[in-house]
Amino acid sequence: MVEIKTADELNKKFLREGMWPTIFCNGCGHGVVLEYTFWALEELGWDMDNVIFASGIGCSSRLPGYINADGLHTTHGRAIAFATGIKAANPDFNVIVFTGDGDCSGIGGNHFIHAARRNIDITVIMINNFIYGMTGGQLAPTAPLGSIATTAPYGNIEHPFDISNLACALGANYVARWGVSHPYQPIKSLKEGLQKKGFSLLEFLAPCPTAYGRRNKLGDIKKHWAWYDNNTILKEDYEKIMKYGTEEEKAQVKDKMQLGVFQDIQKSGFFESYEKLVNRLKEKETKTKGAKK
Ligand SMILES: Cc1ncc(C[n+]2csc(CCOP(=O)(O)OP(=O)(O)O)c2C)c(N)n1
Ligand code: SF4
Repeated sequence: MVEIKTADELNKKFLREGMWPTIFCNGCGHGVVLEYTFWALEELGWDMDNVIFASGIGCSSRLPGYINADGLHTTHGRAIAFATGIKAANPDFNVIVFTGDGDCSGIGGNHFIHAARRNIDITVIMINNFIYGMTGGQLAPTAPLGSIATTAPYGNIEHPFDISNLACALGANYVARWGVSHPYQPIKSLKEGLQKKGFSLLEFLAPCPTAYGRRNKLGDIKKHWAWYDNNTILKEDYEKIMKYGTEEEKAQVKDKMQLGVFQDIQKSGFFESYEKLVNRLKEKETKTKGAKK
């Protein structure tokens, strides 16, 4: 049941007003991801007393601090490890991680890999701005080839991670990638990911005009935001063009970043399997005790 109609009403309900103003620069995409998350939570009608946020360090990792709900602002790269602990101790809680591409795929890469592999029942919202924003623009593992960073002044020579692809390969139950300029599909997808049992990844491609846009000469904020629209394509459209398009059409979309839902499966998760194992051992113990009497 949706009670809220306007963004103002939404913000009044979900934002922790005492934390304002935010640290975000003009044109930063992080606030949009936060608002999409609020709409998804509102539409789901979840009791916010049963929702806990966790984050690491970075501009994106500041988001839980602005939410009127319990949250843990932890150490760089470790949010998923903390979130796993929260979920293990409170299985009925919905645990949501906000993380950056540096936090999640750089220093926290191994936590990410193993949480996805174990299909830990949490939702990870990773905001990918291709850079370490908070510390002034060092190269992130997601930075496109050739892009400029303080630590790559002559252009990135490393191949970037495709984090959504990696999560699919690891067997995460729900994986999607979206941008920040069209709300309908991302909000719908956030609702799906949040409700999904097992590991969900929602990757958002979001502009960082200060550390990435300026350095990579993407123009003013308006042009930077338009760059994302011009360089992304819906997965379904990409597939159609690759199957039926002309060579020219294929060449036009070949290097675009795909958006959409990449995986939606029902693999059993770690906590479910662990509970089954404990019950199996308990039964065995009861039987053994019964046999001894
Ligand atoms: C152990 C440790 N190493 C390095 C840092 C410095 N540090 C703080 S934020 C950050 C990068 C964050 O980048 P990202 O996760 O992409 O988030 P963004 O700021 O771009 O949203 C780094 C390297 C730190 N705080 N702790
Ligand atoms: S540095 Fe980049 S990521 Fe950080 S608040 Fe500014 S625009 Fe956003």
